[in-house]
Amino acid sequence: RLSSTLQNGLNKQMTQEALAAQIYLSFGAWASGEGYGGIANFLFRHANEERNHMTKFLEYILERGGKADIEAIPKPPADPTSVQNCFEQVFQQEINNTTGIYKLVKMSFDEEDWATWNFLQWFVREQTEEETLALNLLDKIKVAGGEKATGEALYALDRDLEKEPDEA
Ligand code: OFO
Repeated sequence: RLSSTLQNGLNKQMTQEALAAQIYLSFGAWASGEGYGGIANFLFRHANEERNHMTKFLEYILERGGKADIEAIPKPPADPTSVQNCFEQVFQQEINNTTGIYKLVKMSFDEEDWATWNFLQWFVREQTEEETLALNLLDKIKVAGGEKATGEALYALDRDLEKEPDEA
């Protein structure tokens, strides 16, 4: 059975994933409003991924006989100020998420709860992928001129992101 500390931690992370989904949703709406349909599409698809992560936590807590607490989701931050700023915030958000996951990994290790430790390994891999993806996008934006990226360069990025393959 889950310890109350782990149950608490897993519940917190479940809300974090819901917050991540809200952030992607909110940034997607911003990108769409700015005319970046491809970027918006990418962010919306990612919002769904985060929601799936939330569900994974929910299912795991229930599977282990724990109590799932569905809490209020904090409000996402203000709209990004540019495409570069958008992906900087996305990257920072993923880093914060990784920190949360690593804390849980350590907790489960210390408690010798190997089922939870094993469950979390999927997220450890996922976070590495997501951070790499966000960093690669930031690199592309920088190559395109960063804050001074031309309309043409942003148009190309927007078109690329429309086709970015989906993950789990
Ligand atoms: Fe972006 O990741 Fe969930 O965990």
